[in-house]
Amino acid sequence: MQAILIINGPNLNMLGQREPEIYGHKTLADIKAMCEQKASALGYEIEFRQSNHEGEIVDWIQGVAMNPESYAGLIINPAAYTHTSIAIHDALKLVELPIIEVHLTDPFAREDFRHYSYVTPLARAAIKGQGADGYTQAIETLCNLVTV
Ligand code: CA2
Repeated sequence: MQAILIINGPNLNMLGQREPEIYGHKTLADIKAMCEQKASALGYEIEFRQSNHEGEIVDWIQGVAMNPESYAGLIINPAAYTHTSIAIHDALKLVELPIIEVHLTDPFAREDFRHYSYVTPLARAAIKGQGADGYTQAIETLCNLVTV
């Protein structure tokens, strides 16, 4: 069975514990459980990861790039690195599988410094502002892309 790698960037480990008015009440463990249920219904496994470290995220992305036979694709919420990381952009360029970008909030509706994404040019779709449901929508979007 192929896997979908879901990568979460810095501070997302704090979900449900701080700023629920912005990011909602669900924890990252709740979102992982939602993703496992959705992926399993569609016939995929998930690997669900979070890191506060840019280089670790780059290593994980390279792992997908180097083992494309093991993965259906990559879903990423790079959090603040969305708006800053050329290293993550360059790593994503190595991935030949579909990439879906997901954000809990809509960065375009927030501060100016969140308006540019280094990931969007490399993503087949970007799902924003749907809260935790955006992750399950990202899995559906990815599965639709790989089964057409
Ligand atoms: O809306 C999103 O998913 C973001 O990727 C979240 C990032 C933000 O920098 C992006 O602009 C949009 C921030 C994640 C911080 O997560 C927290 C969770 C709970 C409490 C505090 C921060």
